[in-house]
Amino acid sequence: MSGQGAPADVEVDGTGLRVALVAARWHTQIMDGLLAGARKALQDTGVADVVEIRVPGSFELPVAAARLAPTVDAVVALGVVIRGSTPHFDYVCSAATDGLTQVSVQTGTPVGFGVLTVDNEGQAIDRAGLHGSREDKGREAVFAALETAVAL
Ligand code: DLZ
Repeated sequence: MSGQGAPADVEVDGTGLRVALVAARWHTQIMDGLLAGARKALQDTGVADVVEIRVPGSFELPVAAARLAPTVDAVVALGVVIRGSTPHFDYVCSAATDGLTQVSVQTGTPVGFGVLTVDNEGQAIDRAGLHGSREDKGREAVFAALETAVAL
């Protein structure tokens, strides 16, 4: 993992695990970066059984996660929400964060939170593993979900 205060990476063996990758479609280029990081992390950890679902926006991530959570060992949710001049930002962020939290707690299936909530596109690019950026939140979300799934 990267960033101040983040824990050190741990080795995770995902062999035999089934994982749902749920990804929104808003902000295509940045989503491609998050998805590439997540898919690579799944490959690196030996996860071969992956169900990948696309939804329109981050608002729809919780319902997709809720539907899939009972059928998998872990869910990884990816999205990008960029602050605009409307209150939509706050509503979409709250819906995604609250909804995904509820899914994980109510189903007992770990949900890796890979939703970027940022002020501008530059911040999103910095966190999405694009253009050699230091952070790779797609990868981090996979490791968080798998580490939790293996620990439980
Ligand atoms: C409406 C909306 C807005 C303004 N911004 C974003 C965004 O930055 N990122 C994102 O993933 N989705 C956004 N959406 C779409 C909502 O998530 C949702 O898809 C729509 O409100 C339809 O339910």
